[in-house]
Amino acid sequence: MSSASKILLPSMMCADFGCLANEVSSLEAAGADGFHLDLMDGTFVPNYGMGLQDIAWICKNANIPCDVHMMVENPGRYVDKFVALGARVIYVHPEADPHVARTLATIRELGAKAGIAINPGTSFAAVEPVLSLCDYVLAMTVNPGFAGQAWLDFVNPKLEQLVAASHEGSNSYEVVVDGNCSPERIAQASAMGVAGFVLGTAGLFGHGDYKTSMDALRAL
Ligand code: S6P
Ligand code: MG
Repeated sequence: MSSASKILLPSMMCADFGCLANEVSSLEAAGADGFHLDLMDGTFVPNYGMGLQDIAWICKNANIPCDVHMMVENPGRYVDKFVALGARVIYVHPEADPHVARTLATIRELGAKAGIAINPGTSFAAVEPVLSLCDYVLAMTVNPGFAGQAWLDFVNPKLEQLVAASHEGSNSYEVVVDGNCSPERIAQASAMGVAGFVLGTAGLFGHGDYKTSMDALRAL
């Protein structure tokens, strides 16, 4: 994987909501490939965010694609809302959905790209049967729910398994990592063949000029 092909996705729960329009335009000008929008229900994960109105506003005003990471119980009930807002990728957690194969098929039928987001403690074997239904796999390297956590090293072998299987047989998906994507971790995961990186506090927000940071990350 060449460094130029990295998919860099700012996580907008880390943005400054006091000047959201500026944040959106600055991140676009800095070369972001898309916006990562986190939805949390206070049940599947012990936190709330982002508001439906916030997600709708960003989807409406962004000039680059928006991906929605649904950290909610039974996400299949709501995927149509986010497709209607124009989301490019909808990620659902198999741990939260007893019928994840059906939900993934529904996302594709509605015209969006289907993704699964996998908790650190969920094994490759547990998701292998549904990988052929995915366009993207979001591997969590932290327990979902909060920014600013430490990368869990025990996930690394699973990243390698997911990359190895990404274009095997009927599989055709890209692997994206979410959680503590620091420059060091991006370099490490990129070398493994991970394609995409969700950028939060470890690699982008709070580190000065967005373009300088993103250029440096892309060049790793
Ligand atoms: C919460 C969410 C993530 C975070 C992102 C923060 O778990 O799914 O997308 O916003 O991981 O990144 P960082 O660099 O603060 O860990
Ligand atoms: Mg996320």
